[in-house]
Amino acid sequence: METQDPDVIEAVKLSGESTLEKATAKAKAEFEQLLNVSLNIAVTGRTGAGKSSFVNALRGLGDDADGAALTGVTETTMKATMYEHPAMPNVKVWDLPGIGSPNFKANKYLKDVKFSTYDFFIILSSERFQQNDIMLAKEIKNAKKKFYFVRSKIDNDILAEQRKKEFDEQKTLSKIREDCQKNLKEVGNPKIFLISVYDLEKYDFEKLQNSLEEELPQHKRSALLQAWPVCSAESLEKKITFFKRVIWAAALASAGIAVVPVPGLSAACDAGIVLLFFTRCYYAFGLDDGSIKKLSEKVNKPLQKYLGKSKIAAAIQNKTLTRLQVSASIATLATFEWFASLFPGVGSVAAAGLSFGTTLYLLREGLNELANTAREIRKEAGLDPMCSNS
Ligand SMILES: Nc1nc2c(ncn2[C@@H]2O[C@H](COP(=O)(O)OP(=O)(O)O)[C@@H](O)[C@H]2O)c(=O)[nH]1
Ligand SMILES: [Mg+2]
Repeated sequence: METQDPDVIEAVKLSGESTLEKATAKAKAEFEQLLNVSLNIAVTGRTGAGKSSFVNALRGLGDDADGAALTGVTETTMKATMYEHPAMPNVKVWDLPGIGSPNFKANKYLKDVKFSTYDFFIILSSERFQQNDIMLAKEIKNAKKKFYFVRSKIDNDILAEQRKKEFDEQKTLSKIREDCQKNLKEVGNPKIFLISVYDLEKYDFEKLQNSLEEELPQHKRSALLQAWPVCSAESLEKKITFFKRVIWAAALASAGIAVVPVPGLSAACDAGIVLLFFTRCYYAFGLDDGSIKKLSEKVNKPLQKYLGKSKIAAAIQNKTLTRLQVSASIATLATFEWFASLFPGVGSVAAAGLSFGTTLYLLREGLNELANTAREIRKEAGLDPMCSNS
């Protein structure tokens, strides 16, 4: 198909394909993968190590939030419990049974929890790693899976050390890391990530994300990047860049110029792609109720009101669009037309008649608005002292 539209020509170029047909097909495949590629994260360790708390942290939830894993309770089941990411049903975090029993058998445990389900394992310990942790790591390696050692509850260690006269945070952290490394010699020289679920901005939570990203297969990385909680200004910017990079795919996949007819895809459904894109951004940037509530509590400052400055964020927050979490196909044309009218200059349009340029404009503007809202909330929360003076 010939096209003169410079925006379309540009999107085709960005796709790396030679024709609009190929570019559109690639966009649909890319967008499909972006939304649906599965990621299964297993969290294991002894009872009381902080598994359930870590599961909640990964899902951006406080321990008392609706649907959060119960913490501070003794595990009674030998079964893994699955928790879906609030915005991404394709990302699942699994709270595995404790590995504390004296006659622990790593290979039986892995079989019982169906080890092949998981992309990787997080082995948590709130003290030195012990023989069970080591046996488990070895078995995971035998099963050709990856594991990451996380030393949890670092805030407790820091608090205890702070009482001492000669307190030096960096030294304390190095000492904990070395202690753990000594215990883990048998497993090679694994990296150890020091973490407190109460302060993901501090310590090694972001390093863990970076390591996982480096080692995951390419197609799984986007799921991790979207799902991982925002834990620094850089991690937010990384997400923003990621979504900016896939705008071409979202635009081509959703625009009414589809040249490859896909059965069952109507104009309304295409509009759903745009809405779904925004819903994904909203959660990935930590603008959802759960994340904002958690952040407000952490910095002891109400932050909800800043969401209202973004019409799009407010619209998503008002539950108008939450149904879209699950599937783009339930978006109605009416929802989209109303949504498009939030953008200055777009006004009331029929989704089916939306030009490619307007779709791109919607995606870019909407993404910028959500990104700026997220940046502003971080600033108001006082999380990035270096930038807050600018
Ligand atoms: N201070 C602190 N306490 C934590 C942290 N992670 C977990 N806990 C607490 O440790 C206890 C056991 O945590 P839980 O997640 O239930 O452990 P599980 O048995 O491994 O699932 C709970 O009281 C948690 O609140 C942390 O990073 N810092
Ligand atoms: Mg638990």
